[in-house]
Amino acid sequence: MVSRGPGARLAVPLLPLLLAGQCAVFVARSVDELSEGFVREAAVPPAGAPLPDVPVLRSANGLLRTTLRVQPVRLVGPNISLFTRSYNGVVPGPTLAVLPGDRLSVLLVNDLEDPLGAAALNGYHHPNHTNLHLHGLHVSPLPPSDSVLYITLKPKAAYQYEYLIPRDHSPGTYWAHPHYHGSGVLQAGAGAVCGLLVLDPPGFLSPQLEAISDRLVMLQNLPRASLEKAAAASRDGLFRVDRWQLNEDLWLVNGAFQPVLTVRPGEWHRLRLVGAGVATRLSVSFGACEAALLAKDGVYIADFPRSVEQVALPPGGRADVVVRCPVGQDGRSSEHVVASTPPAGVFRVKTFDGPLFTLRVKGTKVEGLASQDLAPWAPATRPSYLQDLRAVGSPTCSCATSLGGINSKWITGHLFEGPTRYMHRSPLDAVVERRLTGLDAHPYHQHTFPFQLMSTPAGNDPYFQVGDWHDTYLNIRDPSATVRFFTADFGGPQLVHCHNLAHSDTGMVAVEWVGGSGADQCGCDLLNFNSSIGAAEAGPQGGALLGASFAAFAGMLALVAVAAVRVTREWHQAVAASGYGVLPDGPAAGTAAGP
Ligand SMILES: *[C@@H]1O[C@H](CO)[C@@H](O)[C@H](O)[C@H]1NC(C)=O
Ligand SMILES: [Cu+2]
Repeated sequence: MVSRGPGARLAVPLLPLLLAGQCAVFVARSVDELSEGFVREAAVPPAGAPLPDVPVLRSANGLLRTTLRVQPVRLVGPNISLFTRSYNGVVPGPTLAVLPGDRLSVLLVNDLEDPLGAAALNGYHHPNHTNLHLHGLHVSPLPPSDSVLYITLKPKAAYQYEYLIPRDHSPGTYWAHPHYHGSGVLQAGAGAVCGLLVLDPPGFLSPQLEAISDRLVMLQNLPRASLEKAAAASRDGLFRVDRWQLNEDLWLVNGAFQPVLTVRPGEWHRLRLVGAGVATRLSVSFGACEAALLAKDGVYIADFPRSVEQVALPPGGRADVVVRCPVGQDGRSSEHVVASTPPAGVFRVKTFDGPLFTLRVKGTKVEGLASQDLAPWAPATRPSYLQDLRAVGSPTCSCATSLGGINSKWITGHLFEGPTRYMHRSPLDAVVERRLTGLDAHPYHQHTFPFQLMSTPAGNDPYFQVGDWHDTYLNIRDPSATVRFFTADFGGPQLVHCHNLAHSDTGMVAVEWVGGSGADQCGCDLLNFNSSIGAAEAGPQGGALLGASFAAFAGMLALVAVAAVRVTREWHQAVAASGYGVLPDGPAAGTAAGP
């Protein structure tokens, strides 16, 4: 280090020498920046700073092509300093925005390094393995799309993801995050997330909703103790807290600590809330502001504007809320704290207690549609995967799925047993029912297909109504729910899991199979037929199920192989073009079966 003290006493003739010395220091540092160990720094704005606008990458002419790099970052704020994982060195990562019918092309690059850390099936492990999940999107679960079971990027690997967003996809608020089984807490739970919007096509919303401006609000929770526990268990060499002058419950809002969103008097504002936490839920209230629910988990509700006092946001869940705040006594500015408040009573899941951000009302009054009382609106049509299933007399398949039990991380009595061990199976284009229990303790998340509530849950919370759709569901006041979904468009393995990332990393994951047609493709609790797999004595029902499952699975593996070969070639080109030199081991660059 060049010290300032002696430099100040140097005589003028020596100045050039000193400057040369400083130049040498800068050169050395910039070489260091290019080397492997360099970690970008991202500033966490202090309390009271404006709510950051997360940069948006928007599709053009039907295509969004972009790169996400899983990178170390050093988060530095007035009261914290820590090393963690991110997308592109920023927390949260850039927002991806597409329209229904678009193609989304994401080159995912894993910039993390060896060593691999601990190995385990249902413990924290491989903190530098990664992949990508588009949370809530109805897209193919097969490579090169939303396959979290068959795409794994080791350190220095890259993978070209291709997603075709269905033309009738529900516009709404989604998000994307890594989904490698075992590194969820240290990646998605510690910074590496990004917003994902399916934008409303022109003319889709009512003129009033079109006139209302909207903001993405990413609510990220970095629970220090859980992160340090996951880091120790996986022998992680990256996550490290240098300074932590806060309680355990750090919540970042678009990467800032208790920021301020300024709105104008009289104006309605659409907040797209994303619960990107690890395990803690939120009961979000909006002070003296009026709040109307518009959508949950990327699906517009049928009875907008539904007045809600609190938004029950589980980790993984989203809520689009339209708010209007009163002006102050002086007729001008006022402030309203958006906070999470635990409800009175004893519940099985922790709810954050504290402020999240502030709505500041300031400026000139807004007139016109964006300030008038809200007019009811619902989408004119719904896609096939979101047709109302309440009137269907009896579903094609119905299975019970329990969350928890003697082992609190069981799903129907099992921990995750690997990608080819199926819990239930169902045919394509069928109405499938699940009788869920344990929902007061575990946020239940389904990939590929959102599900519909068949009755209004106990607890009188207007946030939950019969007919509502969710992809992540937690209700502290009612442990059970009967839900239905329609297996439209996409067969293959379907993941269901607890979205408490600490639970899913340690085994609370199950795979279902969707394929074939007709009621004889239904099957429940297949994990209990362990001993009969492939055995001749398997009962006619079990044998047929498993035979069909293996046939379909072989078909899918062929697809995987084709995708891997094709992607490998593209990958080599992309990597060569980016000057990226280190090849991952194994022939299927970026792909590897299983966790
Ligand atoms: C993961 O990558 C980071 C740097 O990117 C490195 O510091 C760490 O040692 C690697 N391995 C583990 C197990 O954390
Ligand atoms: Cu759980």
